[in-house]
Amino acid sequence: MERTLSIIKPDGVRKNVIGEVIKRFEGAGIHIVAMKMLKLSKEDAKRFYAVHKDRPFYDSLTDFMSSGPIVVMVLEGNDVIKKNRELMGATNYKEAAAGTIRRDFATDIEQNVVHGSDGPDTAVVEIAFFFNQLEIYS
Ligand code: IDP
Repeated sequence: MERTLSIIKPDGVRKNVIGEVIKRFEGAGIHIVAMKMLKLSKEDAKRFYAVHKDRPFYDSLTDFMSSGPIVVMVLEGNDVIKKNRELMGATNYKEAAAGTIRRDFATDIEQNVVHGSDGPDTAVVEIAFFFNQLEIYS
């Protein structure tokens, strides 16, 4: 059993597709074991995306991620890190496979609806960024 962090980004909340995204997770046999809605400050967003601090889009990305409420979730299931990445689709929605969340709902390479941890070590760090042990219901 594996866990990963999923975020419905501010554009996903604005596009009113929270339920649609969750439906895809549940339809794939993934369990949501923690969930909340919150708004990141610019500083929070910069800490969360610190790995991208030298990329040209860092300032714009952290402005976007702090521009409105997000929904953060811990997903649990077999091979859930990879499964979630498959459901999300490629970073650039134009390259994302048909039927993926980004292909269906993203309109921009930056405003691409969802975030998902990219590996087991990242998942541990990202889950701890948002949730404590008492907030996760396995
Ligand atoms: P991922 O979200 O598919 O794992 P990453 O390369 O980790 O992709 O990038 C993190 C986020 O930064 C992306 O989801 C997207 O919002 C944004 N991003 C990535 N590449 C670009 C770019 O070239 N221009 C603008 N934003 C980008």
